[in-house]
Amino acid sequence: MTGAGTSPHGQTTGGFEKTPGWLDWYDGPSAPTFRMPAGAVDAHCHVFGPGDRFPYAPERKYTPCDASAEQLFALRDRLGFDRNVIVQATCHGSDNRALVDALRRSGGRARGVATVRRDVTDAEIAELHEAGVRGVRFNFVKRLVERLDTAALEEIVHKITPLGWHVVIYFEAEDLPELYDFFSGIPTDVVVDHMGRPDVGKDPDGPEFGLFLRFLRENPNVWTKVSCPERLSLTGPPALDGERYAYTDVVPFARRVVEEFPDRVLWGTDWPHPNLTDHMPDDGLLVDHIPRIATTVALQKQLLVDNPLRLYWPEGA
Ligand code: 0GY
Repeated sequence: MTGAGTSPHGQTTGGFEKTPGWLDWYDGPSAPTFRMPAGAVDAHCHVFGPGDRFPYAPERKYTPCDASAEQLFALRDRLGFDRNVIVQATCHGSDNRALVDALRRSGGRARGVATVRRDVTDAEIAELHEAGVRGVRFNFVKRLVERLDTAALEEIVHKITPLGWHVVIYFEAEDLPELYDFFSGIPTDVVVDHMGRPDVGKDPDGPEFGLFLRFLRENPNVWTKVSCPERLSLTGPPALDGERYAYTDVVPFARRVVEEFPDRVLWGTDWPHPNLTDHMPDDGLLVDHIPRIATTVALQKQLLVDNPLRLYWPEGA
């Protein structure tokens, strides 16, 4: 199940050295047993480098192993997805060249979420749009980035609004109280990565996750990715009695969100899974998590097809 360190592709090129202890993405994912609906979108994944073509950003907090567009598209086909949404990761800072290259090589089967600086020009935004970018990401996770200046974010939001882009935010549950009002004021659609990273050791009916659910209820423009069980789980990956059933402690959280907000949820693999420290997931097993959290064919189609197409391919599939 785990492939840490075994991938022949687990390299970092361009003279970069991986962060000590880095776990490489797993090169031999099992075939999922879940029958993916036609047209399914992996709505959260990344490309890393390769470092010799697309150098990692000087300000990065980690150096990953390379994970190229070709390798991502091979995984897409292996798992049964039709499309990808590729999200700029912090190790590339605001240098979106690897992302844009992947989008251009996807044949229209990938959209992107970029990271831009406050001085980004309208021409640069137009070029990103032409390549397939449809959103910007603001990362508030302290171990990944320096603190963001909210005035800068407001300027960026102002610049991207005319193109109909949305904002992706990544934060941890303990930071939501402080950021709640700022997030609630973002006028575009907003997508929250990984359910705002709940502590799944706590009660899904408790105040912490309750605040996140309230955030979704009070702000109809807010969506969330019910992704990353492997990142959130405390019980971890072992399959129970040989069943392909892992990350059980995350299920009540994700299922709750899918059932209350079925038209505002997205799902993604998070390949190549940066910064995991205890295991590297089998992406096939991750896909088999989907029917545990979206328990009907109708919910699965909303989660994997209808919702991501509405947000990323509104002009029609
Ligand atoms: C994720 C999660 C992480 C990393 C990043 O941009 C990034 O570097 O998002 C993380 O370390 O939790 O979604 O990829």
